[in-house]
Amino acid sequence: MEQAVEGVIAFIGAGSNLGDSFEACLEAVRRVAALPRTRFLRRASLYRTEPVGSQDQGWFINTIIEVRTDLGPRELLAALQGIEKAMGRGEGRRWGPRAIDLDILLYGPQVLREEGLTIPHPELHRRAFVLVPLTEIASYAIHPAFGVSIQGLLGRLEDRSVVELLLEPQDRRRTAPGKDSR
Ligand code: A4P
Ligand code: MG
Repeated sequence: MEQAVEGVIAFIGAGSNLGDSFEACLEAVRRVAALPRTRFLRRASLYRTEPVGSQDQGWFINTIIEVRTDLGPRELLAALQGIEKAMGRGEGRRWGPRAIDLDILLYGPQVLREEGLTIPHPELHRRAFVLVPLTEIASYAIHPAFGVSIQGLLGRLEDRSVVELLLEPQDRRRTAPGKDSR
């Protein structure tokens, strides 16, 4: 039976640039959708994205998942870290390669700046690989700390890194391991 979820609408960023990143993102979507006290609403398309931060690593596959959840922000973070661990995310270097990275981007209207948890995600407004897929599914959403819509943030964005929409499932072949990942 489908559980009744009151909760808050949260947006979760998923990114991978190790292994079969296309499949890892889809698997992360499935696992997030199966979290307790959480209902999956939708996800953005998959995007192939140029690495931001450390350039000496492969391109990423990124997407964003929208859920309605009764999990508190700390509970949601712990659940996402559990998924990262189960999917083989090791202790890589910061902003370095990873099999799956799950970040809480927005959690309803909440602004949180705590040890180990900042919401909205502190880099959200600076990153094309976040704002492009977020605009696809929630251009109207308001960044609660800035009072500006996602569409508005995209318009102000200085990040010129490449964010390329992938067609599914055709592009899965292009992004499979062993193929040219550029
Ligand atoms: N943390 C604080 N706030 C949050 C939040 N809102 N959501 C803390 C999730 N975690 C949050 O994260 C380190 C700590 O951040 C966690 O312990 C948590 O308590 P991590 O995921 O272990 O480490 P990380 O991902 O290496 O560092 P960080 O700072 O989270 O990096 P980002 O922001 O995740 O960036 N380029 C492209 N094209 N696509 C990408 O997906 N990703 C990154 C990683 C860099 N470049 C990229 C991409
Ligand atoms: Mg992270």
